[in-house]
Amino acid sequence: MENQFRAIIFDLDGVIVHTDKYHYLAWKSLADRLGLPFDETVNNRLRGVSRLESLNIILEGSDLADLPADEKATLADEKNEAYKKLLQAMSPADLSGEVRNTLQTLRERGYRLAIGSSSRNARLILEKIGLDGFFDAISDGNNIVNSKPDPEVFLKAAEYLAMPPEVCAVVEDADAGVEAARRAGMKTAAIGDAVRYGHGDWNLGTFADLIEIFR
Ligand code: B16
Ligand code: MG
Repeated sequence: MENQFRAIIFDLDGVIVHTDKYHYLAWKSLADRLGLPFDETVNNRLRGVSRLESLNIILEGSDLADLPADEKATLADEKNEAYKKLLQAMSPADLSGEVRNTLQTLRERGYRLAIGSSSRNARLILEKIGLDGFFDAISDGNNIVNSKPDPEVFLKAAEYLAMPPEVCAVVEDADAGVEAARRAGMKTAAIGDAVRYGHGDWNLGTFADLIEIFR
C-alpha cells in the first residue's frame, strides 16, 4: 500500500452485482399494478435509498402519497417478495470475473474489504453469488436507522473493521451513497450512475480501475 487507505467499503447493489435491474423490475410491476408512472429516471432516484423511502418516491404526487403507514408497509412487502423471487435465480455466475479478480487483487495487497449497503437482502445476495464469508465486515440495511445519504452505514462498516473513517475509501454507484461517504469523512470512487454527478473523488470507467487507484 502506497497511500493512506487501509480499507475499502463497497456498496453492493450496482457495484458488486447488478441487482439494480431486479429492483427496477420489482418496483415496475408494483407501479404498473397501482397505475403509477415508473421509468429509469425514477429508478435512478431509488439507488442507495431504503425500501420505504423508495416507495415514498414512487408514490409522491399521487393519490396514494398519504396512505397510512401499515398500508405502505404492505406495498413495500409486496415489492420485496417480487424482488426476492427474482434474486432466487442468481448464482455465482452473476459475479463478473472482473469484480472477482479485482477484489482478490485488493485483498492480496493487504486492504481490508467491507460491504456498506442499504439493503436488508445483502447477506442473501452475497450468499447467492458465492461471496458469503468473503468480506471482513458487512454493514447493511439491518444495522442502520438512517439510510444513505446519511453516513451511518459507512461509519458502522468502519467500526466493524475497527478502522478510523479517514483510512477507508468507498466505492458507490449512487449519488446518495457518494454523499453519505463524504459525510462519513471517506473518499469515494464513483462508478455507473454516480459518475455523471461528478461528486466522487475518483470516477471509475470500470471496476478494475480500482487496481490502479489502490496500489
Ligand atoms: P432492500 P445498495 C440499496 O442497495 C439499493 O440501491 C436500493 O435501490 C434499495 O432500495 C436499498 O438497497 C434497500 O434494499 O429492499 O433489499 O432492503 O445500493 O445500498 O447496496
Ligand atoms: Mg448501489
